[in-house]
Amino acid sequence: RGISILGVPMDLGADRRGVDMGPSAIRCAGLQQRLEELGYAVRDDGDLIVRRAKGYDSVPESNLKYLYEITRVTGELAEAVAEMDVRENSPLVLGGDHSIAIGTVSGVIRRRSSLGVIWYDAHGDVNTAETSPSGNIHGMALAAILGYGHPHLTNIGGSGPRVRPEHTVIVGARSLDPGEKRFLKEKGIAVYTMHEIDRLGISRVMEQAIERASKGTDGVHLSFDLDGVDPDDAPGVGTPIPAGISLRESLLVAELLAESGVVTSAEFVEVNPALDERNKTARAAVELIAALMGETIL
Ligand code: DIR
Ligand code: MN
Ligand code: MN
Ligand code: MN
Repeated sequence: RGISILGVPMDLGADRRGVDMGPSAIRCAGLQQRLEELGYAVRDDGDLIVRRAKGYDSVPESNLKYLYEITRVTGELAEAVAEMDVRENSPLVLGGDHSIAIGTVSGVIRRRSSLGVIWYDAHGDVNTAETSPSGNIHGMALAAILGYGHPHLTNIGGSGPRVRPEHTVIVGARSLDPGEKRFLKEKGIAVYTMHEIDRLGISRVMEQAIERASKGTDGVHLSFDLDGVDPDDAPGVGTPIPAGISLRESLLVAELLAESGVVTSAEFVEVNPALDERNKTARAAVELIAALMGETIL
């Protein structure tokens, strides 16, 4: 099976400049060559076009910043990802801010009856316009995938929830807004916060996460927010939260996922080169992607 890479230089969902350069930074860190060395046929489809004209479609009273352009781009992304599936290529999407996950997942579910999602993130991304403290749509992406939020976002490329709560797992959470805590408890979503990771160890956490996301589904999507990694190892992100998962543990996450063979699509988001140190975060992303695709040390 081949890999199709698609970049989405989106920064509107985070309302902060620089994360639009993420796809370029990850390519710069040598992604394609690394995957080819693993024996994959890699096809780089380039980047989608994002009109990053700040303010032109903001509806101030809605608490949904840049709703219309984000809706348009995620819709296009869903089509592109669905097309990769037809070509039998595993989709690998490079962000951009995390709002793009709505498009990736909506494309991936097109040809599946049921999808599990592993959401690796310091945040929950389960706000809606009603609960969001920022109005930033990247903090609402997982809610939209689960079917909650503005109809523009919940109906990208189809209608209805994309993923069921019992097939959704969050790993690495350490910054949840009050409304998100309520939502996660109410829906019964498995959340492995830093507390569980420290108590159980990342290896047992991933065993349970993989079990939950893959049982009764015909594929698992990995949505990897680089801010889930500790800021010491991944400083180039818009909202760094201390005391996170080390790069070393994160590589084990990727390796355990590779071993399990359940992952059918992935995205790596929120790399912001303007805030980074010599492309360290993009280089971490490439290490993680290589491990996810089966690279081993020996
Ligand atoms: C916060 C931050 N929960 C919000 N979210 C971030 O704006 O909804 N997600 N940074 O990655
Ligand atoms: Mn996120
Ligand atoms: Mn995050
Ligand atoms: Mn490695």
